[in-house]
Amino acid sequence: MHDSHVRDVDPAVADALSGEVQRQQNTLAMIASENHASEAVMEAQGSALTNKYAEGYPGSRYYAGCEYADDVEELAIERAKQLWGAAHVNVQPHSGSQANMGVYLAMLDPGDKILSLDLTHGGHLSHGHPANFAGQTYEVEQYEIDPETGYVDYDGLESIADEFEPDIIVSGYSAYPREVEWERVQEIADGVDAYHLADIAHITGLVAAGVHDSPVGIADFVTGSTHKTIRAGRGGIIMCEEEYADAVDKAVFPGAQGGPLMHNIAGKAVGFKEALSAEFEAYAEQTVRNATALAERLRENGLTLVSGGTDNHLVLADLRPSHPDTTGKDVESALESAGIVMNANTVPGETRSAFDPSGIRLGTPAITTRGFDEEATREVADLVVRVVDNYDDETVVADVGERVRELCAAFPLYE
Ligand code: DSN
Repeated sequence: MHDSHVRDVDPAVADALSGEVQRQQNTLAMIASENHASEAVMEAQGSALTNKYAEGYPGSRYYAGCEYADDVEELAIERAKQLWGAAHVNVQPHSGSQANMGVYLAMLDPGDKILSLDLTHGGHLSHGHPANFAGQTYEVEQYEIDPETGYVDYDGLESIADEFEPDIIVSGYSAYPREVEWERVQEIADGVDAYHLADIAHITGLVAAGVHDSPVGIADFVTGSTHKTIRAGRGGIIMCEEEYADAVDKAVFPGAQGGPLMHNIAGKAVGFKEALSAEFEAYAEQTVRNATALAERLRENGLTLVSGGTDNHLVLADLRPSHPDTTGKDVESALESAGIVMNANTVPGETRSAFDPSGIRLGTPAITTRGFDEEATREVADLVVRVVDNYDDETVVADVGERVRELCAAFPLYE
């Protein structure tokens, strides 16, 4: 990892960049949406394509000099089609939120109705939170997680859909540890003549590798981000049938965005190529096995998990039953001091604030990238619980931190 050109020009930023590499090397990234991209992906993202404007789409640009921009975008699209089996792919959204915006803009008018999962139950801002453009532009109703089971309340979703008559139903979530029943949501959407948008931002890599059921071919639209479980260049993606291709492309450009971030699209192309390999399939399988091991060990150690476990890359623990006086932020902050970086998270039926909620969310994509297996992940679970039990005991936190540093050294990044 060289930052010599930056150092020549700007030592302050160079310090921050090398500090970040060291931070990633010496801590365990367990924020479920984070991962470590390969050096090839980062090199593509840091390439001369950052200089190029390429409004339009391959073969039909508004500016000259786009032959190499066309090459990388065509490669990204072709590889995405192979990975997810979609008929049409747009790789230009700058992020997962922009991908959702593209679909809304393509299919909805302001004031139309979105039915989506409540943010505190595991949804996402761009699914219609009042503080987000989606909540401000469209009329939003929300469904919830069944408090008894921790699974999506599909019956509740169906009755809200019958009453609300949405124009689009959004499935796919940010803090949901279970397989999503895409067909069930599609049937509900069909029953009320609504579109169905499946947002697979968190599970793009798991779906690509076939370790989570795919909504492609079921939902009308599938959106995702390209840097979480898929480990490609940072950004978003939209997939749909040909009949919606034109509307989606026009909504992304010129509707929502100007020039595409061609350097990021190059990073997407490289990451997608990596994801087409057998190694990536093994990685995705291991990510899920590690999350399962993490869930089992956290539960054995007394934590209560929303839905009781996980089918995917993340676990969501509700601290209230086992640690009623401990908040998610208490744990987030103590674990950060010990070198385990995860996030406090709301849980279904949240009784605290979104800023200091009752839960913690942990994911295995990044630690799996650095080589953790189930045994190493079980040890991480033990370390997490030691800190949860003793978040205000500096000696315990320091002791755990020492072991975390040893584990980081045993599973190095960016050698
Ligand atoms: N910030 C992402 C997450 O952590 O789930 C979603 O955008």
